[in-house]
This record gives sequence, C-alpha cells and structure tokens, in this order.
Amino acid sequence: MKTYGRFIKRYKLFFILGPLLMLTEVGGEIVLPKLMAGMVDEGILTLHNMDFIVRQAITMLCCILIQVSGGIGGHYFSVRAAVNFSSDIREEVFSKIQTFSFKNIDEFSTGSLVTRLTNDVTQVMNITRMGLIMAVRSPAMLVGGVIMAFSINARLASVMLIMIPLLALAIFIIMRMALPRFDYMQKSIDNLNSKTQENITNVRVIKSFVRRSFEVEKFNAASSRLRDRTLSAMKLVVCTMPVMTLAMNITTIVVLWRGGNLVAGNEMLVGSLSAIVQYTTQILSSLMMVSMMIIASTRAIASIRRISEVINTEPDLTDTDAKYPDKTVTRGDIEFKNVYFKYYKKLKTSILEDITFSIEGGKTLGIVGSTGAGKTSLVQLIPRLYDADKGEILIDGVNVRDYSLYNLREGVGMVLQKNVLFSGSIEKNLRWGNKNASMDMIRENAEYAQADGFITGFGDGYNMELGQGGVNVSGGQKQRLCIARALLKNPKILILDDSTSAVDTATEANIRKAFKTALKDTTKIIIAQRISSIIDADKILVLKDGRIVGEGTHNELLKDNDEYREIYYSQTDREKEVS
Ligand code: DCP
Ligand code: MG
Repeated sequence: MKTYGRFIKRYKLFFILGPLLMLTEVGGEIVLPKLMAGMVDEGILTLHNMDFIVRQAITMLCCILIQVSGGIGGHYFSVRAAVNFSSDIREEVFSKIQTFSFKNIDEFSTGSLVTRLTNDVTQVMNITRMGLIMAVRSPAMLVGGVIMAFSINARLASVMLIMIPLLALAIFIIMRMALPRFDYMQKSIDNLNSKTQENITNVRVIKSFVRRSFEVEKFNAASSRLRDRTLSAMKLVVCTMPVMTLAMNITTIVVLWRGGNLVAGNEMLVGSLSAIVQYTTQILSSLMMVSMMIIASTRAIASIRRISEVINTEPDLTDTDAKYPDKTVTRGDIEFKNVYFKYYKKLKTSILEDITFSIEGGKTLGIVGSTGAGKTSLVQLIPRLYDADKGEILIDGVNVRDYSLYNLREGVGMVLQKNVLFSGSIEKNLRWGNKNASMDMIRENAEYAQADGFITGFGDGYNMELGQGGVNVSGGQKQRLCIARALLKNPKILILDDSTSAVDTATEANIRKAFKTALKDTTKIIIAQRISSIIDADKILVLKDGRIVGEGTHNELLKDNDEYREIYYSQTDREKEVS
C-alpha cells in the first residue's frame, strides 16, 4: 500500500469527493421508502389528507434530486480519480523498467512486463473506480437500510438479521477459494503473452524454418491452459450471483409472509410493509455489491502485487556508489584486469575467465574467436550492460563502476550484434546518436558509415519512414545505419560487434578507411568473423572458450599463434577455393 500512497495523494480531492457524493446518494435513496410508507399509511389510508400527500411528494422529489446529483457527482469523481491514478502508475512502471539492467529484464521476462504494464494496470483502474463508488456506498446502504427497517417495524425487520450473517459467510468462503485461482489465471496470461511476443517478433524465422504448426501447437497449449484456469476461477464467480438472488428471493418471501400476517392482524399498515420489502431489496443488493467487489478485488490484489514487484525492484546495476559521478571519458584507454563473468550465478563455469589486456586511447582492438567464445559478453562489460563478477575494468584508469552510467554510456558508442532501429524516419533514428546534430553532421557520419549513398537513393532520402525494427531496409543497410547512429554520438570508445557481417568486403574496407581519418582519437573495438576486417588493428585478441589464447598484431599472431593461424588459413583457403 505504501507504494501507492503517493499516487493517491496527488488526486486526494477526487478520492474524497467520489465516496462522499456517493454517500449523499445513499442518504436520498434510504429515506425514500419511509416517506412513501408515510404517504400511503397516513396520507391515504388514515387521514385522507391531500395537503399532507402533496407535502410528502415534494419532500420525496427533493430526495430524488439529491440522490441523482450525488450519484452523478460520485461516479464522475471516482472515474477521474481511478483513471488519473492508474495512468500515473503506468508511467511509473514504464520509467522503472527503463532503469532495469539486462539482468532484471531477463528475470521478469518481456512478456510479463508487458502484461503488468497493460492488463494489470487496467485491473487496478477498474477496482479503484469500483472501490470508490461502492466501498462506502454499500456498507452505508446496508446499515442505513437496517436502521430504517427497524424504525418502521422491529419484529419484521429482525427476519433480515438471520439472512445477513448467512450470506456474509457464503461470500467469505467463495472469496477464500477464488483468490489462489485468480493468481494462477494471471500467471497463465503471463505465459501466453511471453509466447505470443516471442512468436510474433520472430515470425520470419518461424516461417523460414517451417515451424508454423509446431508454434501453433505450443500456443494452443498455452491458450488451453489459460482457458482451463479461467474457467476454474470463473466457476466460483458464476455461483455467487444465483446464490445471492436465491437468498434475496427467500428473504423477500419470508418478509412478505410474516408481514402479510401482521397486516391481516391489523398490527401494521400496507405502506409500512411495502417499505420494509424495499429495504430488504436495498440491503441484500448492497450485500451483493460488496461480494462482487470482493471478488473483483481478489483479482486486483494479484495485479497490485505484480505491479508493486516492478515498482519495488531495485535495478541490480546502479551508479549510486560511483566515486566520480562527474567524470567523463576523455582519452578512451581501456584495461581489463583478471575479469571473470557469467550470466547467471547458478552457472558453475564462467563465460569469461581471467581476462586481462589493455588498449590505449585512439587505437584499434580487434577481437576474433569462434561463436560462443565470449566476444559479445566481453565488450558488454565496457558500457556496463552487465557487471563483471570479479576483477576490474578501467577506462582512463578509473573503474567503470565509478563513472555515472550516463557519462560512461555517453563515452561508449556500441553497435550491438542484434542491432535494432525504431519506427520513424531515418533522420529521427540517426538522431538517437545526437539529438542536436545538424543535417550536415548527420550526412557526414552517414558517409563514414557508407550509408549516405543508399539513403539518398531512397525516394524520400533521410525522411524515409522505417518500419518497426527497421524491416524495410536490408540487413547490410541496417548495419550501416546503426554504425552511423553510433558515430553521431562522437564517442571516445566505439564498439562494433560483428557490425559489418552483412556488408560486402569492398564497402567494409571503405568504412575502415573512413574510421582511420574520422575517428583518429576514438578507441575502436571491432569484433569480426572475417580476419580481413581486423587485419590492420593495433592489437588483436583471440578468444576461445572465454579465455584469451592469443594477443598481438596480425603478423605476430600469424607467426606464433596456432588458433589464429587456423582461423586465418581457413578463411584464405576458402577464398582461394571460391576464386
Ligand atoms: N550466453 C548466455 N546468456 C546470454 C548470452 C550468452 O548464457 N544472455 C552464453 C552463450 C555462450 C557464451 O555465453 O556460450 C558466450 O556468448 P557470447 O554471446 O559472448 O559469444 P560470442 O559473441 O563470442 O559469439 P558469436 O560470435 O556467436 O556472437
Ligand atoms: Mg557475439
């Protein structure tokens, strides 16, 4: 609840006005039957007094006006409170997710985060609205109705006192059974969302591997599980309504039967009897409302808990302990000292073991190694996408943990192996690197990345709209756009993780040439499959199974490193064979 207090505070007025106005609605509604009883019993049956009847009718009209305006106002403010409140929560959850480390996101799973952000927030909005409208109204109606009924005829009203506890017990039992089932149901929704998300983002791969029927089967299994769990939870909910209606009807019959006897024995007038019947309906229907609300809140409690989990998760990678939060990357020297790393604590062996090397600012470092050797893992530690488990990573002689994340990541430009573009124009995408860049700067950097040529070839040039994830450009074009985007950042350290794999060798050579002149002072780390991509690097690391097995220039490695020679000759031999 603490988590939500501050959001409620912002809309205090709405949160108070909503229930308060609902209370005036109850006030009007509750006196109506009694006024009616007076009109019938005294005005019509006893006194035959027209004046009295008119007076009573005017009072009733006033009550109806109060009731209606209270109802409208109460609903209005409750809706405003609930919508604003939940929209703030949604924004908070979203901005919290932005602070999450890769590890945090892996733990929640993307699908689950999406459900929490959408479905769960909607649940919270509904329960808040319902709660503001009913939480005060229904109990007030219940108590008020009982008091009024007793004030008319205590003997008849006491019938209700037997029914209320019985109903309350039934509601309690249903509630106890429903809560775990709804929790279960929500978990299935999560699972389904994860599956859907994975499937739809990877629909191309699925089609190319003709995995459609397999995926459909997998989805259907998740969907059936959700159906079964929803049914199991709903079975309970559908029971409540008939049980309540039955209880209401039985109580009404008992009241009518007992009341009929009293009227026949001249102990009570017809008007009073009809008023008590109305109060019975009011009381039992408000009990029904309470029970419905409790059921709805069992669902919402699960949602509330799941939202709190996100809001209260501390990002496991922060810069609050940074020693030099104002320091920026200036030279771009990098040094790894005995670094160990693994993705999950559970794993026995490390993904990276005892990594030690250094590279001076402005130089070029090449990294080669078979797939799964740990190349991507190694470079991800530099801008702290993940943290090393042991050892130190220094930039300009300062531990990366001692920079603020902002300054560190401003200093390091990275083109990820799985790079993405966003929907929007090419220009907008490139501006991610530097939102204040002039058009000339954008063009210049696109030229370095060998992208200007094909961009101007598009009809709309830099204004061409990219589809979601950059679907409407080729793989090689996408890679070049991502390089241009990173270059615009003008970083002190530039990391290219297999970023030219889809670019032809001639274009790649042009990119390298441009780097030499345009990025003289930038430290360049280039991960590549092709030796030709890193052949003229100042230093090359050869990685195998998470360890460095070779370090030196191309010529040095070629002379005395078996691993490197093997890679090199496998590629040159192949090229010879092809040509
Ligand atoms: N790994 C993991 N969890 C991740 C990413 C990787 O457990 N989220 C494992 C899989 C590999 C190892 O880490 O065994 C090293 O993975 P890298 O991505 O660092 O490997 P490379 O980048 O060298 O491989 P590639 O050339 O295929 O990109
Ligand atoms: Mg990789």
